[in-house]
Amino acid sequence: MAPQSRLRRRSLAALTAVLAVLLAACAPAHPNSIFHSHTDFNREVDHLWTLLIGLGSVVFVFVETLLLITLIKFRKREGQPAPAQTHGNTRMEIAWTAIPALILAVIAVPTVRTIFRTEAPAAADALQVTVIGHQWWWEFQYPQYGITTANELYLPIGRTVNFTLKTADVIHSFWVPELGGKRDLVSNHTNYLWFTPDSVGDDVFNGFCAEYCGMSHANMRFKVFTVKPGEFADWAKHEAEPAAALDTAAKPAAPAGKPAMPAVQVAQAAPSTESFVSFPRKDIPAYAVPQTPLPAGLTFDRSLVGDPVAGAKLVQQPTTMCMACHAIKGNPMMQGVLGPNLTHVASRTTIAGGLYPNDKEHLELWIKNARVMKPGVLMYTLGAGEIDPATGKPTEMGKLTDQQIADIVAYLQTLK
Ligand code: HEC
Ligand SMILES: [Cu+2]
Repeated sequence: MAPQSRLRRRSLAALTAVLAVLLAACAPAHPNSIFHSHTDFNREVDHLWTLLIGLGSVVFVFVETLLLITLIKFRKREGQPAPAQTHGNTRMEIAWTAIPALILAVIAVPTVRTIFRTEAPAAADALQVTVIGHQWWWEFQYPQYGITTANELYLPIGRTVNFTLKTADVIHSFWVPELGGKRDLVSNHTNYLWFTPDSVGDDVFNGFCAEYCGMSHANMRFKVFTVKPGEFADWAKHEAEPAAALDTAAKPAAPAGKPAMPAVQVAQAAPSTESFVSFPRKDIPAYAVPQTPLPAGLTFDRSLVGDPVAGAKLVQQPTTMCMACHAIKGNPMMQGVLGPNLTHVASRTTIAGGLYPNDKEHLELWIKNARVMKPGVLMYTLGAGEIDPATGKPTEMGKLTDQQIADIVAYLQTLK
C-alpha cells in the first residue's frame, strides 16, 4: 500500500474515533454526571475543576508545541555535522523552575479555599440527616423530624442539608454525583458532608455506594428527590406518623372468593398528605427506574390474592421472623433494627437498595427468597421449600407458603 493512502486511512480512522466520542457527548441525559451541578458543593468543585483543566490545557499545548517544533526543526539530516553540545543554562533552569512554581501557587489558593469551604461545618439551621451504611442498603434518619427511612431521601430545595455519615459494618461511601460527595462512611468514626440542593427541573438523582463493601456493593444504591419546601414539610409530617393501623380484630372475615381488599381503604384514610403532589413519586424518569432482571428459578403463584389483615398478623408472629430485623412504628412488636424500617415502606419507589421496583411482584419474590434476589443479604430465605443460597439447603426459617407471602405483601402495600 502506498504510504500516502495508508496515512489517509489512519487519519480517517482517527477522525471517526474523535467524532464518535464527540457524538456520545450529545446524548440528552447524563443522569449520573458530576458536571451537572445542582448544589453549591458541586459548583465549588466544578469551578476548581474548570480552572485546573484550563491551566493544564495551556501547559499541555505549550509543552507539546515546543516539543514538536524541536523535533521537526532539529531533526537529524543527511550530511549534517553533530550539533554543538551545551551543558547547563542558568537562565532557562531558573525559568522552568519558577514558572511551574508560580502555576502551582495559583492552583493552590483556590484548591485550599475549596477544601476549607466544603469541609467547614454546615449552617446551624441546616436540615440534619444521619446516614448509616449497611451491607447493602442505606438507613436515613431525620432526627429533627423523628423519621427513619431507607434508600430514598427527600430534600427541600434551597435548604442546606448536613449529613452525618456513619456505618453499621464496613466502610461505605456516600455519593450522589449530581449533588455532592463522595465521602466515606468509616467504622467508629463520623464524617460530615453538606450541600444545598437548588435543582429546578431535574429532581430525581441517583445515589451510589462508592467504596467496595462486599458481595452486593453494586446493589447498594439510593435515590434523592429534591422537592419544594412545602412538599418536604408534608412528606416529613407523613413519614413521622406511625404506620396506618389495620383493624385486625374488628374486621369480619372476608367473604370467600372476595378477600378483604377493603382493609386497604383503612390505610388510605389514615392521616395523610393531600397537598403532596405525588406520593410516592409516580412519574420517575427512566434513568431512575431499576431494570434489574429477575433471578432465574424463582416462581410465585400469581393467582393468589393477599389479605392485608392476615398479613398484618403474620408479620408480627415470631415464626415469620420479620420482627427480628424490621421495625414498624406504632407496633410495639416490631422493633428490629437490622433491616430497613418498614413503617412507610409502600411510600418508597424501590426496595432492596434501589435494586427492584417496589411492587407486588418484586415484594413477593423478595420475601420468598431475598438471598436469591440479592446476593449475600442478611434477610433470610423465608419461602417454604426454598433453597437458601448461603447453606445450599432448604431454608429452616419462616417456611412461608405463597398464600402467606401474598398476605404479607398485601399488608406491606398498605404501609403508605
Ligand atoms: C435476619 C433479618 C431479617 C429478617 C428475619 C427479615 N428481614 Fe426483611 N430485610 C432485612 C434486611 C437486612 C433487608 C435489606 C436488604 C438489602 O437491601 O440489602 C431487608 C429488606 C426487606 C424489605 C425491603 C425494604 C426496603 O425498603 O428495601 C422488605 C419489604 C422486607 N425486608 C420485609 C420482610 C418481611 C415481611 C419479613 C418477615 C416475613 C422480613 N423482611 C424478615 C432483614 C431481615
Ligand atoms: Cu459499597
